[in-house]
Amino acid sequence: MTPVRPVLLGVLNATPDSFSDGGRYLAPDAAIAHGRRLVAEGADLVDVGGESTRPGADPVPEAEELRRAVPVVAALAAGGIRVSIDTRSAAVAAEALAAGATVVNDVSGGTADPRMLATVAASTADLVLVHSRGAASTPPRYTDVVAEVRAEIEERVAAARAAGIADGRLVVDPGIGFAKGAAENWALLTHLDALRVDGIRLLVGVSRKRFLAALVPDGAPADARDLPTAVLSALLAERGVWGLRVHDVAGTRAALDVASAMGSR
Ligand code: PMM
Repeated sequence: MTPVRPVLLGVLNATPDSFSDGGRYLAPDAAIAHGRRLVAEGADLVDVGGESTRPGADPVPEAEELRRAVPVVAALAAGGIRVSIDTRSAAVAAEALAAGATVVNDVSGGTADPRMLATVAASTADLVLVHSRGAASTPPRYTDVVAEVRAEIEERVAAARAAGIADGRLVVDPGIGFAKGAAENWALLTHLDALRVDGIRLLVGVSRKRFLAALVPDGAPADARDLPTAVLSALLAERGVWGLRVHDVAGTRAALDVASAMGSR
């Protein structure tokens, strides 16, 4: 069996209000130190975000998102760390790329900002297209969640291709928790193979998400979801995902090492 070694994106939310780590890394020095720690723990990329995407979060003016994210991107990239920018704004993406980011991670799949696809196309960066359906706080109904998400992912891939972004620069992500409840999330994870687009990498973000709350004691803090996240990460690695976006890099790295040791005998 091939050893299991997905790429790990360490989450760095430079925001006051992200669900599990809001406010901890708002100051640039704290954010930069945490980014370096994530890499020391085994992250391959640090995913820097200056806008919380949790349901009900306040929208952030572009200038504020730039102020939060760009200095952190610049400092990490200058230290040789691979950085992705988690943004729905083309202007923020452009500034972050100029500051050294090499991946744009757009949780709207390029739908929130009409300039996003052209901005990425004009660069050499990779683009993560995350599936969503707009307002994350009101999960819409699906009759066949796997088929519908698959079709909507294909639509976003077609738009990116039409904008001039080659398949080798694209990554797709089912958007766990984005306009989806627990049942939809589990269905998508169970049928991940059906979401694959030939020749395009697959990234999944389950870390600390609300659907994992049912697996830990009532009222447990968000980081109590790190162990379920690590176990799920190992299972997803066995299904051949290209990458995983996680908060607790050390725990998930350990889980992946176990999966890899099993798979390589
Ligand atoms: N989830 C969040 C933010 N960015 N990016 C990708 N590619 N996939 C995700 O699932 C994803 C993301 C929300 O999680 P957070 O508020 O805990 O960072």
